[in-house]
Parts: sequence; C-alpha cells; structure tokens
Amino acid sequence: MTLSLFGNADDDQTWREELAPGAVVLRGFALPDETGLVAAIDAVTTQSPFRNMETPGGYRMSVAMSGCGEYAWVTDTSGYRYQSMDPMTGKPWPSMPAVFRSLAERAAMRAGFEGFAPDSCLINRYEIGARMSLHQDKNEKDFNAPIVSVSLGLPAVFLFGGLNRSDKSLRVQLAHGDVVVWGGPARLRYHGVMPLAAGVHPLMGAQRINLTFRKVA
Ligand code: MD6
Ligand code: FE
Repeated sequence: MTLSLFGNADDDQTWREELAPGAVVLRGFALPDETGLVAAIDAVTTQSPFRNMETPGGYRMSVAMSGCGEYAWVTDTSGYRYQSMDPMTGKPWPSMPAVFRSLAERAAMRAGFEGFAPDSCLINRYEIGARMSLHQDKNEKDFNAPIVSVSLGLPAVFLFGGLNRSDKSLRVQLAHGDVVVWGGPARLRYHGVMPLAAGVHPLMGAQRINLTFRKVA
C-alpha cells in the first residue's frame, strides 16, 4: 500500500458503483452533510410546501413535491413543465441552499462530470406506499448536463431501466446518504421507484426524501 491511498479520499473507489455507462452510485456521499441538508429541506419547504400534484391524466401523485432554484418541475391538468414560479404560493421558488449546491457540484465532479451548475432542485417526499412510475427526465433543455439524485431517509428500490419503456429494469437499493449521478449515455433511461416499504428512519422518520439536481435552462 502507498501513502496516497490514505492521503486523498478521491483515490478510494470502494463506494463508487457503476450502474451503466454514465450512471454511478456514490454510496454514503451525502452523509457528512445530513444535518445541513435536513435543515435546508425544512427551510425550503416552509416557504414552498410539499404538495401532491395532479398529472395531465387526472391522477394525484403519491409523491409530494417541492423545489428550489431558478426553476422547478410542476404538473397539472394542462401538462408537465418547469417554471420559475411556485403555482401554490404565486412566488418564485426558494433559492437553492448553499449546502444543496455544493453537494451536487462535488458529486457530479466525483462522477466525472466537470462544471455541473444546477439551476433546479426538485424535492420529492415519499411516505409509506408512495411510488414513482417509470419515466424519462426529458423536460430539460440540455441533455449534456447530468442529474444528481440524493436519497435521504428510508431505503427504496430504484428501478433503472433502458431507453425504451419496455426494457427490463435493474433494481437498485438506495439508502440514506446515497447519491446517484447520471448523464451521458444514461441520461434518457427510464427509471422509477417501487412503493416505499414501511419503516422509521432515525433522522427522517417514516419517509424518504429525494433531491434531484438538474440544469434546466
Ligand atoms: C427518486 N428520482 O429517486 C426519483 N430522475 O425519488 C428520479 O426520478 C430521478 O433519481 C432522474 C435522475 C435521477 C433520479
Ligand atoms: Fe426522474
């Protein structure tokens, strides 16, 4: 063994798992920031509360959402889109907390995406039984930028599919503090989240919160 193995955390590949070309899981990457992240989530969702939005098809989503940054994603009976105003408050989304931005930039860098500058963070709250059906993230303008996804609270089974909805999905367990970065050839893969199993997380309680950082405009 050489000293450099100890001298620089970036040399340690142990917790970096490649799911597919362009998609990597950084196990536990967000753990050092958990306290700051929770405080920032509380601050953002005090201004722009979690809400269960309606899909264009007329269904109420089981996942409750909020967001921050210059844009956040909304859905209603007229469709999906990003917008700079929170339709619930009539005000701009809260600005992106520094602890959010810093984590997203470092995770992207660690995964090999230099210079990621997110202008949007969606905050998804899963209570027990909530799920996200298979979808692609394709409302963003620039597919060159990756998406950085941070899991907090209860563990979930993430479905990681292919470029066609009918492609078989991988099932990936995501635990508190895990960060997924995906871009490049993985950017338009279908993905979803299985119904959240019952449990209580010591810091977060009976829920999972997912942050996804994007470059929207
Ligand atoms: C979730 N995540 O984990 C939902 N999208 O709650 C997503 O939909 C997602 O994790 C694009 C990239 C990464 C993601
Ligand atoms: Fe997504």
